[in-house]
Amino acid sequence: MAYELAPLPYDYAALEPFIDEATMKLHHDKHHATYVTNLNAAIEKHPDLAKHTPDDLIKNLNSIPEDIRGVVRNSGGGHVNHTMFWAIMKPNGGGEPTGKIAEQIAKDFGSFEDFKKLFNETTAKQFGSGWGWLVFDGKLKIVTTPNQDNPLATGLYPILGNDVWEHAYYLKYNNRRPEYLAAWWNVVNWDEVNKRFEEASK
Ligand code: MN3
Repeated sequence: MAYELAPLPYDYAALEPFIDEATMKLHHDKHHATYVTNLNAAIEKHPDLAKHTPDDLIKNLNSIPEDIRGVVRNSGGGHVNHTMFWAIMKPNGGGEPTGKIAEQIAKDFGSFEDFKKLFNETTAKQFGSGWGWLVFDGKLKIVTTPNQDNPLATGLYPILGNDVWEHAYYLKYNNRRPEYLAAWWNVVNWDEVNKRFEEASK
């Protein structure tokens, strides 16, 4: 197998009450696992691609053979997105941002509250399945993508992202996506977000 599903870095119930155990189990063990399975099946048709990291596949979609490009985009994207997603959350996370990202948020959005409000509003409006992202392009910007598309495909390294596919919140929040978006900030791992900001600033 070219690519592997890493175990969740904390217990399935660790993000309660903000993200419930049943959602985490399904999300990691079924949804993320399926992206990895489907990506591996595609790569078997072009084994030379297995030397690339999942991030590199997504950065260079145009050079992926056409017969598997769609699968790499969707399932490879799903693998990259969820690998980031588990890492930027942690039990007892949240609170005010720390470090360099805190300074940059204040600079580009005025305050953490203003940033959160804009991120939640923008991401709530993503029609159907997709993601809301924070990227750095000389300044911080909030963008959304449909499906499992990742900003890496357009040359931007995502600093953080939230999954607004219904599988991410429907069991607990039903159709109330804004409620999920508001609660999610309680589990953000700002140390990891700072590492990603450093990478994005390079
Ligand atoms: Mn998901």
